Amino acid sequence: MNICLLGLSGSGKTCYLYTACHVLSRGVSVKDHVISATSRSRQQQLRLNNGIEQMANNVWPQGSISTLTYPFDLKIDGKIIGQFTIYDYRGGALDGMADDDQDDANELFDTFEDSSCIVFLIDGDTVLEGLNPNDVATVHQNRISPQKRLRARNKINYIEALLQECNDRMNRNVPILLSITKSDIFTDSELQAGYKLLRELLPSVFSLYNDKIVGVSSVTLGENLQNNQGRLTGILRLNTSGNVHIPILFALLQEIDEDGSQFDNPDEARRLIRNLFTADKISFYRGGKPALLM
Ligand SMILES: Nc1nc2c(ncn2[C@@H]2O[C@H](COP(=O)(O)OP(=O)(O)OP(=O)(O)O)[C@@H](O)[C@H]2O)c(=O)[nH]1
Ligand SMILES: [Mg+2]
Repeated sequence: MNICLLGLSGSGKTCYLYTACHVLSRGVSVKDHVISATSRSRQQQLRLNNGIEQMANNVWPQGSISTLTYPFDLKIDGKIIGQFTIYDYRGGALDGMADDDQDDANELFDTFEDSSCIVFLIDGDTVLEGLNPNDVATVHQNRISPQKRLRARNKINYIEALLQECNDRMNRNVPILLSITKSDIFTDSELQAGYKLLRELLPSVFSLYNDKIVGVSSVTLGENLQNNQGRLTGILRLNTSGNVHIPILFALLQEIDEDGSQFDNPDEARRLIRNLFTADKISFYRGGKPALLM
């Protein structure tokens, strides 16, 4: 199965993948069991290792220029129970106006046709810039301007069009996870205002008529992270404290719910993953209203 992980250019896909894959390869403990995901390709494992080591050496990855495919085994207590594949591509394919971008976007949508959900990584910098001035903390006031706000809001609103196109290709409505990246740049109240902004700018996702589950979460790779001309400063956290495991596990849970026969022991996997979805990590909506995951 292919995990449909979407995100515009600079939203943090590549860094997210390096970190999440590292954390998941070590495994996440839940209810006396360990869920893990390990690379099924030796070459790609070297690439992922290299990526996270480079970040630990204070160098952010370069913007992606092509698509890389990462196949994984999903394991419970070290036993393989299923397989999945994640793609890392240049986000510019989704928000560029050139013909090449259209071709690349079409190819991506084809790849994700059979996916059972859409995980959208929404750039935290964009969400912060899109906030109402009243919702922005004093320390961030200097980075906000009406022009930037307009641009940021347009960028978030444009995600509706992408979700629509992706859904059309899939020929069905699928659950969606919206995950705000770079959550370390927000104060608590800014992040809450950010979630509210998503509900305002993505009306069809939160529509009364959308009967599919919508998950909302945020991820960060550490604390006080900054990019000074490619140099990483701040503290990188290679554990689950920044929620890096949540988006991939959300996608796996939807896949298990849609077609559990691809997995060994799907009930156990479902039970363990659901246990990790606590209210402080992810919230759910259905028909625009807060919902519980049954
Ligand atoms: N503060 C903070 N910044 C982050 C975090 N994750 C990523 N960034 C910043 O976001 C930049 C872009 O991240 P990438 O992973 O390269 O973005 P991408 O989505 O792969 O971009 P494309 O390859 O162009 O599609 C990084 O260089 C960092 O400056 C985070 O958790 N916190
Ligand atoms: Mg990238």
